[in-house]
Amino acid sequence: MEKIKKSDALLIVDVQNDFCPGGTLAVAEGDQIVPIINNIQEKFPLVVATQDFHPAEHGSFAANHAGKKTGEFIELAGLTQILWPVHCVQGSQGGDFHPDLNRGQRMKVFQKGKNPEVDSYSGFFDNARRGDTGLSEYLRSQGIERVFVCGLALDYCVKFTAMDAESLGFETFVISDATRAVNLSPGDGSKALGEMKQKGIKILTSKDL
Ligand code: VGL
Ligand code: ZN
Repeated sequence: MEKIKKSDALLIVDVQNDFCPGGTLAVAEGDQIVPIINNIQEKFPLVVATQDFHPAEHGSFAANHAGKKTGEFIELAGLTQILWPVHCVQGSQGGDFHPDLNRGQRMKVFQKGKNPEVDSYSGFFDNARRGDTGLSEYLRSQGIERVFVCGLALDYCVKFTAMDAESLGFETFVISDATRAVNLSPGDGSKALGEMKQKGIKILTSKDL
C-alpha cells in the first residue's frame, strides 16, 4: 500500500476520444481505464490532466507528408519521428476528453503538441526539449513531490511523462491498471514498464492506493 500524502499529484495523460476504441489512434481497451481513474481521483489532493492538442497541419501526421504512411519514419525537429494517423486535432471531438472522465473544478489541463514542427509525447516538454508546458513549475508551486501517472498511451505519452517527471526530481509512480499501450510492436507496453523501472520509476496498481 502507498499512503497518499498532501504532496502527491495524480497526472492523467491524454484520456481523449481518439486514443479510445472508435478513435483514429485507438488504444485497445483505452476506455476501460476511465472508471479506474475516476475512482482514484478523490484520493489525491491535486489532479492534473494533459491533452494532446495538435493543429491540423501537425508534422507527426502521415497525411501531411506526400507518399508517407502511418508507421513510417521521417525527420522532424532533427529527431526521428514515427508518423501517426491524424489525431487529437484542436477543436475536434477526437481531441476531447473521454466523456465519462470525471473532471473536477480543481483539474488543470496542460496542452501539448501545439507546435506543428515538433511532436510532444511528454506532458512536460516537447520531444526536442525546447518547449516547456509549465507543468513542472505548476507542480512545484503546489508543493508536489510525488507524481502518480496514468492514462494513454503507456508506451508513448505515459512513458515520456513519467521519465521526465523522474528526471525533474519528482518521485514517480505509474499506475499499471490505469494505463494501456498502443503496442505498435507487440510487447512495447511491457518494454516501456521495464525501461521505467530501470530509471527508478515505481509501478503499482490502483488497489495499492
Ligand atoms: C500519443 C502518439 C501520438 C499518446 C500522442 O498520447 O501516447 N501517442 N500522440
Ligand atoms: Zn499526438
